[in-house]
Amino acid sequence: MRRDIILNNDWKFAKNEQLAKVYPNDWQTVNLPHTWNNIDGQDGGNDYIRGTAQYVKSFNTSQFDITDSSKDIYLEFRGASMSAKVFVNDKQVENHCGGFSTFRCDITDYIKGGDNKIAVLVDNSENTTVYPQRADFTFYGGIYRDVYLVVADKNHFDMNYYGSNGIKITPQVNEKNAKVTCEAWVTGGDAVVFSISDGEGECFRSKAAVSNGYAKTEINIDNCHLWNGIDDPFCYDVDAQLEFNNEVVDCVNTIIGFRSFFVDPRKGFFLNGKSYPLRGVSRHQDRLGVGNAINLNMQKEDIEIIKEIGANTIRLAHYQHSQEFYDLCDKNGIVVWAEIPYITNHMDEGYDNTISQMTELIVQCYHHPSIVCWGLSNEITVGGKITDNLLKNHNDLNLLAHRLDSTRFTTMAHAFMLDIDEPIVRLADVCSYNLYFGWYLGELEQNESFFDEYHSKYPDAVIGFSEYGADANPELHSSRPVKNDYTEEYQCIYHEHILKCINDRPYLWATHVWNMFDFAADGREEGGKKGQNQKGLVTFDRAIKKDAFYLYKASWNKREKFVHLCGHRYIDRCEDKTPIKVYSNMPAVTLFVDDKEFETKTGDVVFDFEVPISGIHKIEAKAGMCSDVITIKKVDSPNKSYFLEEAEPVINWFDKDDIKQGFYSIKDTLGTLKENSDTKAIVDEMMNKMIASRGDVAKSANNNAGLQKMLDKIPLESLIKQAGKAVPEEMVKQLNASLQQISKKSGNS
Ligand code: GCB
Repeated sequence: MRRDIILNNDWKFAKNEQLAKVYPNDWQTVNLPHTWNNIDGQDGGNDYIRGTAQYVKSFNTSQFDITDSSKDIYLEFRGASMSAKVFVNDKQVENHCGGFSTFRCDITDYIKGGDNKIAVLVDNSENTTVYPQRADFTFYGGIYRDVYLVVADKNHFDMNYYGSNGIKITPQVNEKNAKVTCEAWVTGGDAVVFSISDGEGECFRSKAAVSNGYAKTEINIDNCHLWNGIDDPFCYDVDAQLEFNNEVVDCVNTIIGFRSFFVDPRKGFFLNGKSYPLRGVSRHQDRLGVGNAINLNMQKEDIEIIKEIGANTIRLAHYQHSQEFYDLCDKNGIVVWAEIPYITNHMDEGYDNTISQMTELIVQCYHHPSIVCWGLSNEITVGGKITDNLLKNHNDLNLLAHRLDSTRFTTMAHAFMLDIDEPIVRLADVCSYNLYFGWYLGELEQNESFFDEYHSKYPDAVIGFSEYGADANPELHSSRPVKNDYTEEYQCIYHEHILKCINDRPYLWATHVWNMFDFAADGREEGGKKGQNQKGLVTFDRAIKKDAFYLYKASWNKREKFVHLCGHRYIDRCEDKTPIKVYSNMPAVTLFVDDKEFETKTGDVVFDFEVPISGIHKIEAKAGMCSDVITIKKVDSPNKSYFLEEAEPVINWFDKDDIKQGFYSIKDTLGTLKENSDTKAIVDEMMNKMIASRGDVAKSANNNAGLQKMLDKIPLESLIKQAGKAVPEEMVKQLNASLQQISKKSGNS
């Protein structure tokens, strides 16, 4: 029988750039999981090292009792980022490209009795062949998941096919009846016995003869217990035993689930024949100080937080996550979007890598009932034009996914500036857009108009919302939050708006908040932090659930009644009457100020109050048996630690009343202003000045037809605010004055 020997301890480690300075016995001793970028990849600045490093493990065969030469020996890596060359006793046995999947190497012929040395050269340096190369997250280097030595009988399940376990179990579910096709690929052996058990005493078995290294059988299970999302994530255990001369020589197992699903372009996602709107979050795997070298307890903590918010789906972005995490999703009934890191920038030389990463993702994750789709790429048109190579790459990935798995659909996450009429938008079975209107660009309402336009133009095409979010640093606060101020309060306003947008559009097949957790993007330096993307609803260390977390919890979590007072960290306030926000999944909330009943409000999820303040106050919100308390304080001048030094003052050049009706103004959209030749001339002149001062970014925006179409829908005022100091206040006033001279009735002069 097979033995899996964990090989995580006592590796010698050195970065290659240090090797010349370090004698072999000076090498650092590390235990796996390990990454060398857990600090420099998370702190901004220029110290983040993408390069090569070596890991060396010495052992004696007697340590593991593997002196028996009748065995086959494999090394199994569950994740080495981003490429790894493996040497056994100085002979290269593997060159694996792709940092997120399992791979094995057959080392039977390289290992000898007595002392052995495994050396792994791990590489996360820049190149043009292995994805990801350009993206908004840190590409940690290291052997950051477990390593095993697998000692198997000469007769065993295949271990050489893209890290799979050699079996393929395909359930087809018709109402409550399942037909399960069981296949195995083997070396040696003469029969495979498949058993499917429900863990409650019922077990279904079938034996298949091996012919040419392949065995196949079918098991029918009537009236099966369905895997039914978060309400009832019931899984079955599958055991496959390889026999030789009636003796069991190898065994592998997996869990499976019986469910059916489909997506309707008008009604969204259906699970087991019933409407099941997918509403949830995305997750990056890394953590503060730890990087991607996370352990199982951390993964369990993540899933508990995701369960607490009440999400029923996770987009596991932007790469293959660990098998343990998909298992946790299976067992907790969370529907998963799985994807490969084909992201931002298509590389002509990266074709083979996309094919191998997709193959590994599908064969390694095939059995997870949680997974419903394979993501081909993310915002892949951002880096350049839609070339023939890019299209071929996507068509081939799409075909590959369907060939390897006929039970799931494919998807893509598009960038907002990809024109909805481009054919690539509908290349995968279902599509999704990442939109950040109301954060990076444009106004919140554009999210609604974008989807409404798409849905009315393409009513038979499925559309989803694969990313949306706003950064928030929990130290920053404001009673008058505005876009890009990084306050917790703006994050709340943003998400309240989007939640409503989503709730009003049941046709969106899935929606995923970007992101459940803050994560490292070493190139970033903004919002009062270096090296982090702060769009998480929870901080990078998982210690703080930001206020917006509770908005979703109130909307999605039906099991745990609660009330949450926003502003636990927002104490000092200048205004005489301060806004107090409460999130709750109960129908009525009563606010108490200094233990005196202040006001009761009925409503749904969001309860807004305004409270006069004069000193230090205890504010308490009560709903049913639940309560929450904050302390706030009236102060004379703003607490400077609540806003960014470099923050732009809140810009409000004109009130509505200052604008002469019936005449053009900066409140009109760029598109409207371009329709009249006089206003177009004025706007063009301003745009040219902006391009001159903003350089490449503005130029590329100007050359991008999709982006132009998008910009045309944005009020000029909002675009100017986006440009920041590039357009001085005097210029804005002049511009508006010129536009206000031109009557909307004047026609196209
Ligand atoms: C995106 C990307 C994601 C980024 C996110 C952001 O569209 O897909 O990787 O992290 O935007 O926060 O800018």
